[in-house]
Amino acid sequence: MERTLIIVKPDAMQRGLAGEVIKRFEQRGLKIIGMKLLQISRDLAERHYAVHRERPFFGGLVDYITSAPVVVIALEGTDAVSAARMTIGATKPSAAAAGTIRGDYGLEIGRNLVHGSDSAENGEVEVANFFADSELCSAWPRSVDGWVFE
Ligand code: D4T
Repeated sequence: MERTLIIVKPDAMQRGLAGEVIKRFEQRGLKIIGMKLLQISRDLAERHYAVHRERPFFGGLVDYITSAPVVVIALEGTDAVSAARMTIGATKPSAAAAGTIRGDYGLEIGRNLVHGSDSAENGEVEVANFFADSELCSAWPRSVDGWVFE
């Protein structure tokens, strides 16, 4: 089972799309093992996007992700990282496939609604950056598990 960190970004929150975003991961079968509302600090945002520190869009990206409360979600499931990214769609929403979250709700790269971890390794690291172990319900027996996981 992989883990992935999802962030319902400030634009999705401002537009009242948190429920719609969460619904899409739930209906895919991914299992919610952690979820909370928080306003990301600049320190945490800079750590989360450290790989982009030297890029020209870094300042705007940190301003954007810290601008309003976000919902962060830890998901678990078979191929959770790639499955979630397929549900989210391409980084640039205007080029994202219809049926994905970005393809259905977005146009601009700096307003792309949702974050999903980009590798299994980063999924573990990012979940640990946003959740204490005590905030995760990693082993809860979901009654539909046998109909989602083989
Ligand atoms: P995140 O990490 O937010 O899920 O987005 P992606 O995984 O799809 O895309 P990414 O890591 O390449 O980019 C992170 C974040 O930076 C914004 N961005 C990116 C931007 O504002 N301008 C740009 O030119 C790029 C490449 C969008 C997502």
